[in-house]
Amino acid sequence: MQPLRIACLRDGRLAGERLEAIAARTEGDQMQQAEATVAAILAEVRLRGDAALLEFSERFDGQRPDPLRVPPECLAQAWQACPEPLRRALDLAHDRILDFHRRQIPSDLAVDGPHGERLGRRWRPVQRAGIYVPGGRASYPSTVLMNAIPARVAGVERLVMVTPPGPAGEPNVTVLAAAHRAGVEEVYRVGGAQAIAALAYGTETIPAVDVISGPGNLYVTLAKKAVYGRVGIDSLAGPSEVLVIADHTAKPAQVAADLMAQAEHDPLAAAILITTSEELAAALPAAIEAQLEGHPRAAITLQALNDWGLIVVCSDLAEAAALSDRFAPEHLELLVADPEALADRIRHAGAIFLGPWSPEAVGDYLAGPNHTLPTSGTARFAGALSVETFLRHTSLIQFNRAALEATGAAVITLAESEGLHSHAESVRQRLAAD
Ligand code: HSO
Ligand code: ZN
Repeated sequence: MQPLRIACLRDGRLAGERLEAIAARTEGDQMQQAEATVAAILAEVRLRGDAALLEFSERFDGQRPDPLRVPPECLAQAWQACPEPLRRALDLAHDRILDFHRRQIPSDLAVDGPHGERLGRRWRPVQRAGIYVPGGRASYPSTVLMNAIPARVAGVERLVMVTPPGPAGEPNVTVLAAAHRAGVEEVYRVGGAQAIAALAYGTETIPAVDVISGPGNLYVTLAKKAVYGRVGIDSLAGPSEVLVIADHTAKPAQVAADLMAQAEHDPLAAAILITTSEELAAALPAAIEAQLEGHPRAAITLQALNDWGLIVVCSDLAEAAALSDRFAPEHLELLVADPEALADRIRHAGAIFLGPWSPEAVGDYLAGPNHTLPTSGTARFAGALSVETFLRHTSLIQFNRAALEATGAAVITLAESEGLHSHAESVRQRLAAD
């Protein structure tokens, strides 16, 4: 195996530049090629429905998943087949995520205007939602919970899940068990861009949905981007990231484990330490090497750390916070003496983990907040997947005569200034009526 070569920078300007390069690591040239492939897949599925789905599955997954739908009884069987400790852990995660997301349900707005008019905003669920769950290395039951629970809390009428068939033709059994636990009844064995196309356009078997959520590889993400507008999407997820800000109070072994917990996801994952402690920076490589020994995912972890890992030594926590904001990390851990004070100074992060007892893994599985978070710097304008992902709001406007009399002249003036005669007339007609 290659040696650990994690970069270490002490110059703030160079560190800032490197952080921006890491955030942009997937904006490469293969993108255009992949976009063309995805566009072709979307067009075929739109045109030929299930037949195209089966062909693409055969080509990309080596499976012809016919029938596409997983028999509903298989979901309950998958749950029964789970070892008891796994079932209990899924139960705990389910209940905690459910509790946190129930508290997110937004309130409707009802406002009485100055002339007795009534204004409002009401929230309603989307009718149909589709959840994408990746296969292979990133087939996570936790992702099922993190997507299905908010959709159910929102009150989505029809919830469908798509996930690629595994090597034996069936999806990951724990993914199916988690689907059962989260109340998903409709699961289709199809993945990739073709699955996103099915959810966006509908096929003979798979219904078109209003919103698609869930992470996926580059092709899935580009497909979500391409169908956005026809359907809503949660976000465009890139490879995962963690940024740890640590001072002298942090333990090297814990920092190493936390960085590696991100790196083990994906060779493209980014794991960054920004520290005020020279001792910690010096101790970290050995701490990582010790934990790489016998690690079942050592190759992925090492690749990610060598390509996209970084240690930055800086002079104070103000500089650390400024560098972190430049990266806008998906996950930010604050392993410092006063994490609350530092959290107050952070502007952009998907989720902040405060203090030594909050490793990112608790958030990944069961703390309660969603683990689907903005990556690649998108925390500057986006937040976690939430109940609102599956809701939309409608404005309500109810004027009365007094309100129209009080404001109508202004509406007429504005309409005429825009040259819109009938707009003005629609108010004049009413004001002239008895
Ligand atoms: N850290 C991942 C989520 C995850 N971790 C799933 C374990 N399972 C991306 O936020
Ligand atoms: Zn994780």
